[in-house]
Amino acid sequence: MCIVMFFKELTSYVLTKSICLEFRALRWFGQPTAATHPHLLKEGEVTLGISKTEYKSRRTKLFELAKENFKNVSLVKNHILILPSATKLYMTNDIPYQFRQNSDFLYLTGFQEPDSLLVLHTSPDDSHDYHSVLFVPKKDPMKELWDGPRSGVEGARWLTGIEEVYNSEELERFCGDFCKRMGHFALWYNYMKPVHLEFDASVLRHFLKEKRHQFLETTVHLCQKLRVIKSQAEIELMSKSCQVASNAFADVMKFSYPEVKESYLHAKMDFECRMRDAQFLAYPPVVAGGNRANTIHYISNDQIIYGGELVLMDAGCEYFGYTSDISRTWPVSGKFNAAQQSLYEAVLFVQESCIAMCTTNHSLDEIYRKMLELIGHQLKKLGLISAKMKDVEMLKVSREFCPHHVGHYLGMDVHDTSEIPRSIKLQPGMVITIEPGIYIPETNTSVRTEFLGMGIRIEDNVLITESEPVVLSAACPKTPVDIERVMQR
Ligand SMILES: [Mn+2]
Repeated sequence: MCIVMFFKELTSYVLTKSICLEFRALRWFGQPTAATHPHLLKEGEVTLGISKTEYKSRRTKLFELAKENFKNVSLVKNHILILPSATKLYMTNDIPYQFRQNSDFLYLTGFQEPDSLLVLHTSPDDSHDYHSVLFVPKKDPMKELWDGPRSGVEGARWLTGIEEVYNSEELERFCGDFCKRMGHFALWYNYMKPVHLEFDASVLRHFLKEKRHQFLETTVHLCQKLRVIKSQAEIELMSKSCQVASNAFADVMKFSYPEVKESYLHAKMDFECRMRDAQFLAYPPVVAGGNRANTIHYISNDQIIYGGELVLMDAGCEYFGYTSDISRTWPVSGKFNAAQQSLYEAVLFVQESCIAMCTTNHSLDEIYRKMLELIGHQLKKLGLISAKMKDVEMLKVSREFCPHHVGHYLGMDVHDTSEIPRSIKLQPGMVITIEPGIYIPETNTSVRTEFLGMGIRIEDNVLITESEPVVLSAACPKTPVDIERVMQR
């Protein structure tokens, strides 16, 4: 190597090194990266466990799906898909809520800053190909002084692997240019329920009025169709999220004692999930002692749970974008009484029978119908309803004892992909909840008094495979024996 080349190489090495160091020193990004958070992310990952390649393949699939779903192929060849990020929300003047990225936007980019936007459009040179364009908040030292670093155009390009990145302010110009350049096109945008109100009002409404778009479609179904089937990387994150919440549940059980406050169990759950690297609880947890378990969405969590009472906790965490959603019911004193145990075992029998049905032969709606039937038989067995009751009447009564569905799809959102009907057969890669319950409020005058004021729900998170269902929340104590064992101190 000649001496000039050697010095060139050396300078370039030193430069690269110093840029890397600068990245670290300046905390250059608006989210964790392999460079700034090596304890969290590996090289090549945009978010934990998910690579640039996977994000790119999601965008490609979405674009292909849009074309496949488009009926007027003969009239229009060009497509543009617009997917905004979430914006920051404030609880009061200057005080933000914890920011949570829009799930569709996150699914397609991995980019975690607010006020961003993804565009996918047909390539001007090749109508079979497509371009990704990302808009991100521009670097702004004054704003960053208060809110922390932004990735900016350069940072976002490096982070996501999307080549074409602009400041969000350039969205309007881009839309104008696009109209001039592309002729007629189909526009895909969630215009019914805009994700980002400001982009919607300032730019996208005008774009919608633009005469050149001939067809307006929504992106919601397309994204959900992809999101409902989890990739291998997503299955690993879902497992981890369920594991974290399951182990945290066991710790909350161990921690319970007569006269514990519901708020303490709530705090303990939050603490144990965060101690296992979850970012936050996936939803306000239900921590309901005694009769309060009969309020399905009880979240006040401000009462005392007395010895001899059951507590129903419905809680889960969000682990790097993926949620868990588990329910357990246990005696706060650590020991079931006879009535509690018999009702608990009835729900457990129903729940395990429903889990066994989590195969590609059934839909969630079919499992729900089976659940009502099974609950009815258990109610008869317990003497809660007449053994002679006819089936039609029994199913109606079952719906009174369990007013909710057997489960829902689970993923980046807790009630994930809610546009996907529960009537379709389960498919490998889906994750669902199975959560039957029996609720007997104090006001119920038709049953024996020892059951009054009990509400029991048992909920697990289940991965659908080609063969047997996999219970991702299996580490969470469930049988009376297991529960009583973990609670022995
Ligand atoms: Mn649930």
